Amino acid sequence: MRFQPFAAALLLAGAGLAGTASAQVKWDLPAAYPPGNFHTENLAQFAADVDKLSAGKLKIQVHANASLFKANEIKRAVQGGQAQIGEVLLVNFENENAAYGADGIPFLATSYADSKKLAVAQKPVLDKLLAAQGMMLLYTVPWPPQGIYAKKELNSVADMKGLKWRAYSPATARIAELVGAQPVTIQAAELSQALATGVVDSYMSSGSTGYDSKTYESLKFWYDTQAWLPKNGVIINKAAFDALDKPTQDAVQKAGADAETRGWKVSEEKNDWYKKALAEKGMKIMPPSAKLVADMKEVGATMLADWEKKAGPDGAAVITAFRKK
Ligand code: PCA
Repeated sequence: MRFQPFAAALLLAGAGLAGTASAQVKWDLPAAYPPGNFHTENLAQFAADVDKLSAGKLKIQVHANASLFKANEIKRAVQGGQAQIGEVLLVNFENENAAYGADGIPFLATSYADSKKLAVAQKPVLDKLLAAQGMMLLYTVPWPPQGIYAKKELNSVADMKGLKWRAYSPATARIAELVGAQPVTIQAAELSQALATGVVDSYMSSGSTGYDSKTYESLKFWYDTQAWLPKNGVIINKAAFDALDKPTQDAVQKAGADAETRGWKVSEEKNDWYKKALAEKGMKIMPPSAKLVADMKEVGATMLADWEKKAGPDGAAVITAFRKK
């Protein structure tokens, strides 16, 4: 065979390109909330930080607003490796294991400080559950406190009978049952449409989601019950993480820790901003009546008792750790 310098040079150039391509890793990050939501903005900053800290070795693409997977499908996508990393609403998985639902129990942890304690108490159990499924928990960030959106005035739980209630989790569907409302599970990305078409006329969530979904165009009242602060969790497929070199793994961990600190701060700071914004859009943002609070606390007590029964020793460990302040 004749030596062909030109072909050899091409081969070498090709090998060089291939080397560059394999050194750079790309991850998809499905998320369920719109680009302007504070959680999604935090993810974008996280991705930019990973890019910088890994010197461009790991590129993470955020897919907002349930565009890649629906909210309740993201966990399985990360487990199966269809996505390497994803943001989930932990309480969505309460039926899989009660521990995921600890931060969705009404009136268990109602302030940011208590919510942080609950997050710390939950973490070892969540780490164990996710590890058993080949995943890891990178960080969590809470939504602002949950209140009640309604089309009409509510002065007691009796007034909630027959409401067409949007649920986002097993626990929010259970609330509907307990107050005599009709639950319909709808992910945040489809909430605007459900409100506009009258499929639902009430739900519990943060000022953040009321603002994102333009709830003020359909409903008039929001009762600031501050009932619980559910958390988003960013989870990673462990095999994808293990395939990174050590400096890149460190970059992910560092950017994740920063995102957690930043996210908790922004959530708390924006809570008041959202309430003001909703009021400016014409909503009545009000404290709940004493009767409504007392009634909702009864609902919460029933749900805590039910939860403790199904959560077993893992759940008991979470509550004990949380109460040991
Ligand atoms: N917003 C999300 C979950 C909790 C919240 O505040 C939602 O309504 O879907």
